[in-house]
Amino acid sequence: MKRVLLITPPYHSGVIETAGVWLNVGFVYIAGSLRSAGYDPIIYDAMSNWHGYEEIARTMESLKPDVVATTAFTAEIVDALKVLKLAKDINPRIVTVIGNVHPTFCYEEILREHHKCVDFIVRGEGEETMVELLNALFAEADKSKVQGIAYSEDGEIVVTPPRGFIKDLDSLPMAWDLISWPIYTYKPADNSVLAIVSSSRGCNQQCSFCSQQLFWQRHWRGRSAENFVNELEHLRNVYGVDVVMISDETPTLSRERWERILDLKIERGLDTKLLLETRVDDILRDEDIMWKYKNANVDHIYVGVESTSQATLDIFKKNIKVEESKRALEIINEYDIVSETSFVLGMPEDTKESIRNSVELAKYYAPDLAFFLAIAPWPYSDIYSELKPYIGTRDYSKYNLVEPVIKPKGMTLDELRNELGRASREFYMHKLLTLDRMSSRKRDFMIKVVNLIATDSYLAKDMKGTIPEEVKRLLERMSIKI
Ligand code: B12
Ligand code: SF4
Repeated sequence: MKRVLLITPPYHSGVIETAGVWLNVGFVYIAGSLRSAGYDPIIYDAMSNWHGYEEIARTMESLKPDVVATTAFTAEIVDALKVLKLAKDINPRIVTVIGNVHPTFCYEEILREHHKCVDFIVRGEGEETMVELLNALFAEADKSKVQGIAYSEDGEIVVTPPRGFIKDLDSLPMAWDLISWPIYTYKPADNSVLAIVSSSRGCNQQCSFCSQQLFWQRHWRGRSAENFVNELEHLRNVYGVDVVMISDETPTLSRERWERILDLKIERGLDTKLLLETRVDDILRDEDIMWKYKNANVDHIYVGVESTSQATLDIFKKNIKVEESKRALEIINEYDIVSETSFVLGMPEDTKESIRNSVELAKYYAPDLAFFLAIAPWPYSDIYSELKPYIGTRDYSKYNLVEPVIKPKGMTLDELRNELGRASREFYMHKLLTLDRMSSRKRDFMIKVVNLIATDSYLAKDMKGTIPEEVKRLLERMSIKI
C-alpha cells in the first residue's frame, strides 16, 4: 500500500495561533478520499506542532512515504516549497505534490522556479484529482489525462483542463481518526477540544481583494443540514469536540439550509460551540431568527466590514453599506454572541489620519474584537493590477495580512506598521473601558483574549506601553489583572 504523507508547512504569523491550535480540514478530506481508494495517508500537522525542519526531516525519514504532499495559501508557499525540497533531499524518488489556492493560480511561477522539488500541482478542489493522479502514476498510466493538474515535463509546463466541482459534498469520506486530537484546543474555552469543519464551499460575491471567490469561481455548494449536524454529533461523541470553527466562506448563504442546521442542533441538544464567518447582509436577513443562532450555541461571528469608508468599500466591490455593517454588529451583540470584524487598511491612498479615523469608527461600530489588517496583494486577485505599483516586497511569507506589503503614497512601510499597531492598542484600551457594561460571559472572554493578544501574539509589542489611567482605575475597581 502506497504511503502518502500530508504535511502542513511550518509557517507562523502570530495571529490566529493566539486563539487556539487549528487542524487542517482540507487534509481530513484528502486523506479520507485517498484511504477509500486504497492508499495509506498520514496527516502530519507540522505547523500546529511548531515543528522545525529538523523534526520534519526526522519524521519523513522514519515514516518513509512514497508521496509527500503539502498545501499553501500565499503566505505559506515559501515554507511549503522548503518542505517539498526536504522530501527530495531525503529521497529523490518521493513523489511531491502541492495544492490549495496559491499553487492553483501561480503554478507557472512555481514550476518554472521549483520544478526540481515540485512534481505535481493539484489545481482546485483536491479529493478526486489527488486520487486520480496517484492512480495514474502508480499504474504508469497517462498522467496528462488527469484533469486539474500542472507539472513540468522536458522543460515544458503541462497544464491539464480544469476539473468540475464535486457534485455531492455529502458523499466525501472523512478521515477524522487520523487527527492527533490532544493538541487542538480553543484557548478562550478551558479544556476544549477544537475542530475545523466544512459545511459548504464557495461564495457568490466578488470582493476584489479576496482569493476565495476566484478559487471557487463564485460557485457555492452546501452539504445537507443533516449530514453536517451528524458530523458535529460524531465529533462530539467520539472525540469530545466541543468547539467547531466552520471553515466556510459563507455558511449562511442558503437561509433554508442554515436554519435547518440551527433547528437540528437545537432539537438534538447538541451544545457544540460554533465559531463562524459570514456576511453582513446575511446577519441583517436573519435578524428574526438570531435567537436560533443563540440557542444553537453560535458563540462567535466574524463579519468582514473591511472598511469604514464607502469609497473604499466600493473599490473592494464589497457590496455592503457602512451603516449595514454597524447594524449587523449590533444584532450580534444584542444576542450576547462574540462579534468580530476586520478592517483592510494600508491602501495606497491611506494616511495616518484615515487609519485613525477607521479606529474611531471601529469604536463606534463596537465589535468585541477588531483586527486592523494590512492589505495583501495576492498576485491572482482582481485588485492586484491596481496595487502592483505600490508593492514594497515580493517575499510571499509576508503576505499574511499583518505585515505591510503595500506602501501607501504618503507613508513608509514602517510608519504603516506602527500605525496599525497603534490602531489595535487604541481599540483594545477603549474596549477595556467598556468591561463593566458587558455580560459576565463576554467580560470573561474579553479578559482572556486581551491577555492572549497582549502576551502571545504579533501585537504583543504594540500592546505594551502605558495603560491609560482611566483603564487602570476601572481594572482596579473590578479587581481584574491584565
Ligand atoms: C482554516 C483556515 C486557517 C487555519 C489553517 C489550519 C491548518 N492547520 O492548516 C488557521 C486558522 C491556522 C489559518 C491561519 C492563517 N490563515 Co487561514 N484560513 C482558513 C479558512 C477559514 C478555511 C480554509 C479551509 O479549511 N477550507 C476548507 C477546505 C476543505 O478547503 P481548502 O483548504 O481550500 O482545501 C481544498 C483545496 O484547496 C484543495 N487543497 C488544499 N490543500 C491541498 C493539498 C493537496 C496535496 C491537495 C491535493 C489538495 C489541496 O483540496 C481541498 C479539498 O478540496 C480560510 C478562509 C476560507 N473560508 O476558506 C482562511 C484563509 C485560507 N487563511 C488565510 C490567511 C491569510 C491566513 C493567515 C496568514 C492569517 C493570519 N494573519 O494569521 C494565517 C497563516 C497561518 C499561520 N499559522 O500563521 C487566507 C489566505 C489568502 C490567500 N489567498 O493567500 C484565507 C483564504 C482567508 C482570507 N480571508 O483571505 N487559516
Ligand atoms: S471576502 Fe468573503 S464575501 Fe467577499 S468574496 Fe471573499 S469570501 Fe466572498
